[in-house]
Amino acid sequence: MKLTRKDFPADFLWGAATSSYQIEGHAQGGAGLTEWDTFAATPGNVRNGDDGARACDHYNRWPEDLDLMRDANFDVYRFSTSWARVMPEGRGPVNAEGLDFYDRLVDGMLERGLKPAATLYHWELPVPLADMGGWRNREIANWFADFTEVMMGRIGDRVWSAAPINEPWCVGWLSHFLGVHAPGLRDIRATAHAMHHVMLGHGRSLEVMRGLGMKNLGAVCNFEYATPADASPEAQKAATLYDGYYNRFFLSGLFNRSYPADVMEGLGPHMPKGYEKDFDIIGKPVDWLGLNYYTRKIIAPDNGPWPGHHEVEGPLPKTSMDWEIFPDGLYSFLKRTHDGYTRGLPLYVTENGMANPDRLVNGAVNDQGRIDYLNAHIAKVKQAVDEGIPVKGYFTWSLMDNYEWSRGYDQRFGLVHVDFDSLQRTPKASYHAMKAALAR
Ligand code: IFM
Repeated sequence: MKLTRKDFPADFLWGAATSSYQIEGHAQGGAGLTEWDTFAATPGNVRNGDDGARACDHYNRWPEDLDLMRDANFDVYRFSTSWARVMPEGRGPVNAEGLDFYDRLVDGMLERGLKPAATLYHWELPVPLADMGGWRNREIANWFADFTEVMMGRIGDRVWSAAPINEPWCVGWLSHFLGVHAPGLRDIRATAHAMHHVMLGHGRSLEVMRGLGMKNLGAVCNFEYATPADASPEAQKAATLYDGYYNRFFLSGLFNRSYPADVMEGLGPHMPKGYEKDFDIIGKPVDWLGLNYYTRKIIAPDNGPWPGHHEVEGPLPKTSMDWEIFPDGLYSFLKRTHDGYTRGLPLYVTENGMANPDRLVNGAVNDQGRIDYLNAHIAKVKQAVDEGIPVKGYFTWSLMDNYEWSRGYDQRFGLVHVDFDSLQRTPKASYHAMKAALAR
């Protein structure tokens, strides 16, 4: 790696991230069905119809995976807890085996000197809740608060940090407007409701965790840079609106207690009645903000219904997800977020990384492309730190190859290669490079 631990302040934290459904093996341990199980079982939604039933079998192999974290000299492990594993019906009865699993996992991190950074929800919506409308139903904020109480009642005394929901844009827009993620809807009213209820759920969960006396609570949003397709005012307006519903909607809800006017031009008529009264809950102070960043999009206007634009292919080198590699976007979001919204609050890059066409050859994976990607993005983090922006840590997505949602097991994001037949883990060149860079 071009930069090492020594190039950053002594208290800067390094980590890697995963999520429960993507690695655990959800068919085990008494977990309930999630909406991803039924979404994947429906032809055309997920490549090969892949699901998370076995995934990386982290449910059994977690000691080996935590050893990999420790041996790479990471400080923090960002993991998530599955709602459906702990409360298979989403409400009511608790699966003791599920709670025990996360209890052991957190103790396993502490025994290895890793700080546990928990995310409560990374998309394992229990199907009984999906049947009741999922994120379209306002009641979900209270159901999620109850899950928070159960989950954090058990591990909240030992986690280093906690955030309620990973990437609200994915829960709201990607899943209800674009239909790419479960439940696969393409409906503006469903979107407006889900976008708001996910924010309300965040706020209610935060209230519960504060009530439990927990500290170091944050929010984790994903950000995508929007570049206009040409110099016309129409293209500029289109890119600004894309930025609005992708990035500003959530920042503004959390830190300004309102939603952006340009986004409300489209979503406003479809919002839940009286949504404005919820901002006191949504805007409860957080201790930090996590930014997940991967790419940018080129946006061109069209004459279709609101938002009246579409993506066009960009000229930059791409990852195997076909995502352009645009490190400047990461710096730009750190600066914009700090200057315009968080104003001094600690920031973390809670996800950054790339899918690469990795191949295991003679027991090794030479993923130089990933090393280059990480180098370029970590340099942008350093630029922000050097300018006094309070970025306090950086997490690679992901520790290991895993279930990449509608792309199934086809896309490899890990520092560690996983053979999805034998489940053998093999650290890639990027893992060895990070380990060397993070030596203490
Ligand atoms: O795999 C996902 C993760 O679940 C959320 N953030 C983006 C990653 C890569 O697509």
